[in-house]
Amino acid sequence: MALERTLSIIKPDAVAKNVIGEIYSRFEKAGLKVVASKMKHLSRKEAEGFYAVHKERPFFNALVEFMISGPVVIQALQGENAVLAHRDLMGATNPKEAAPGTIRADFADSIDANAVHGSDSADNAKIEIGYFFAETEVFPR
Ligand code: IDP
Repeated sequence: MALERTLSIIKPDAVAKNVIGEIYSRFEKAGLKVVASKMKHLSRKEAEGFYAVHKERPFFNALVEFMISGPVVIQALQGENAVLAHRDLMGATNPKEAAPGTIRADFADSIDANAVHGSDSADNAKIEIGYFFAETEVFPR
């Protein structure tokens, strides 16, 4: 078991559905601690930079438009195997394939508007946390 951090984003659709607290509660019940948190309306440049790895994909423009369609809530989560633990809570990228009881099964409408983002590896988590948070904004405990 490794103590890890992961970067999590509650996307505009889930913020609009007023389920921020419900999602935070799932993190806490799973043993993940919120060690950094902010609400933000991303600029186009920030969203494009964050998803730069997908810039050649056909869904890139739609993804960026969606991510800037409203405010998001961004958090760093810390816990044992946090990357995988958080991805288990999120469920599959396509909510139609997400296991019952996962965040995407419960709150996402489509693969485009799929409620949450989570880092896919500990290395990417470090990069993604650094993208949104200064070291002084992260509070390990
Ligand atoms: P993840 O968010 O489950 O890690 P990724 O493959 O990293 O999934 O894709 C990033 C985001 O891009 C997804 O959460 C989803 O919103 C969007 N996306 C991925 N694949 C598709 C697709 O085939 N069509 C439309 N949007 C997609």
